[in-house]
Amino acid sequence: MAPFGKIYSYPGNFRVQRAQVVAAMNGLEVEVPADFQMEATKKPDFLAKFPMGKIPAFEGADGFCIAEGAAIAMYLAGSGPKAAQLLGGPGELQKRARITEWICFAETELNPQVLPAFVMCVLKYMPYSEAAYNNAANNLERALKRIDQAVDAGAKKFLVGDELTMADIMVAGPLFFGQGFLIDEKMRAAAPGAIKYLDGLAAMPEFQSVFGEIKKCETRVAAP
Ligand SMILES: N[C@@H](CCC(=O)N[C@@H](CS)C(=O)NCC(=O)O)C(=O)O
Repeated sequence: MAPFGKIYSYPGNFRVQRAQVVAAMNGLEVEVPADFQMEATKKPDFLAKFPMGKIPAFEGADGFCIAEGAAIAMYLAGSGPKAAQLLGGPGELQKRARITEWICFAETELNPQVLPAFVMCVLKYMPYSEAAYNNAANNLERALKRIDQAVDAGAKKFLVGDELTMADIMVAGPLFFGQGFLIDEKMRAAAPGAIKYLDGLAAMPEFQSVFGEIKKCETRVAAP
């Protein structure tokens, strides 16, 4: 298989793992260089390709460069034989719109709710704010209930139609990650259908090969 490109990131980044699930489904060889250092994001050669100086950042074997986790995953989704399954076919406007709705939901209703607790209480990069922590946790509970409803309390295996799409892959990333430190037993019990849906995804070979066993915390991470 000829290499399709590289994604620059630190290891274990759920934004990259989502892209790796998509790449594998489309038979694309995408390398994540193990020796990448975050300092590289501030160097002129990186900034020339990725002006925000952030990761994940994709560099194609053909020279095409693109940043933003969602854009990278969607580019990979459109670049192989599973494009219509993952994104909806060209004539399936409503399916495409529904998948886009869930991609936006993942990026705006899930990522920003999962990350504050991690940054403040696990990495301790940012000063702790009880208000910010509680606000994010409450919004995440609300978003989980929305997923619970969308999968008919666990009766449905996928968010859109009867097969795996980008909707599931984008939503699963932050929620697999968040279960390790924020989505605790209490939060899981309030949205059992959403958790059954996520457990079903986690058991699929497409996710297993990239995410492995999903860590689940009993109680959410405490203030530092
Ligand atoms: N909107 C971007 C956010 C990416 C992002 O915040 N990346 C962080 C690491 S998780 C980063 O590169 N931070 C370095 C910096 O802020 O300089 C995406 O979804 O890909």
